[in-house]
Amino acid sequence: MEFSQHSANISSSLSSPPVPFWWQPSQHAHFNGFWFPGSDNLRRTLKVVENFKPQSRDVILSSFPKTGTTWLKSLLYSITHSSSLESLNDNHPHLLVPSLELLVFAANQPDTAAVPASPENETGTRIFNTHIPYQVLSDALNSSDCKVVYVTRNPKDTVVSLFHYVKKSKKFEESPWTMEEAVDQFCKGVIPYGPYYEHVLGYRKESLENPQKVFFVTYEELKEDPNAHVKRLAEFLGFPVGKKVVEEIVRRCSFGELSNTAVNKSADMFTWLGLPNNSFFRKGEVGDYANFLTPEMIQRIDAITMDKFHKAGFIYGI
Ligand code: PAP
Repeated sequence: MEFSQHSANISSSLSSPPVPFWWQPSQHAHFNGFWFPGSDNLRRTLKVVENFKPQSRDVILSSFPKTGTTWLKSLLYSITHSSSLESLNDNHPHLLVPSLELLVFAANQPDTAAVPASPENETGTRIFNTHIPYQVLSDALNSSDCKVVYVTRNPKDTVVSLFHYVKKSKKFEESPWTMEEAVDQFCKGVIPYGPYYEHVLGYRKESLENPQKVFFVTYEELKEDPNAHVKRLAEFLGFPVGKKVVEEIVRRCSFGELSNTAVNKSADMFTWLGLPNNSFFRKGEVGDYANFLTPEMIQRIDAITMDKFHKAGFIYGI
């Protein structure tokens, strides 16, 4: 899509009436079938789409929010920077692997800037993450031989995790969000980077058609057999590792280890996010939704999962 077309689309999407977003009366921007958390975010997203030129050694971690981003950041960093595993002791994973739309192409950067905040390893590999859907970012991702890793998580745990994450925000006290509202917005797809289902299916389709390019993994698979998946992931990225190293990476990136370092336990805030470091670590379990969702909520989400995933041949999420 040409820039002028993007500009026209963003202008028309920003001039639509504001849609209440989470707890805040800000404007929820709609673009190419997806919802972005505010017009600034959409502007930065379009900067990424227009200007990001991945290098062939780059790794792009893509995900829908709350599906395992922080975990995968740590794993990818460890696999590609195994000689500096101790970086995880002092650095939050979100700083080791910067977000394209939140950090690298931040609002104060000129339009053409692509600041590689990601530390390169000795072979020149950089890692970035993004929540931008494949349907919006495909041209940039396919403009080089960079690798894409996509992680997803079952929809019920995803919405529960999102709800708790939002609760950590100061704005939550001013105007609380109920689980009913969270589930309703999730089901309607009016959620940051939503709809969730289309987000997942976009990357999944590409991973099936182009498995050398896109590695697709679920949070649940990783939980069940982390060693096997980390080994596969390392091979996919071209950094094959032996059994001992795999075990060490899995241990170092486990929820127990990561959530216990001082930097990750800290209530300090990333200036670019306004949420405490520790808000990325809550329980890290599969199936926690059962403690928070009513049978009606479960039924509603499962019906959509059946319709969107199962009908498309992706038997997952229920
Ligand atoms: P983000 O998209 O905002 O970066 P993301 O990291 O995808 O968030 O999701 C956070 C979830 O991953 C939290 O899940 P929970 O609310 O159900 O607990 C968080 O606890 C979990 N998480 C973080 N690190 C790990 C890890 N090392 N292993 C497993 N789960 C993790």
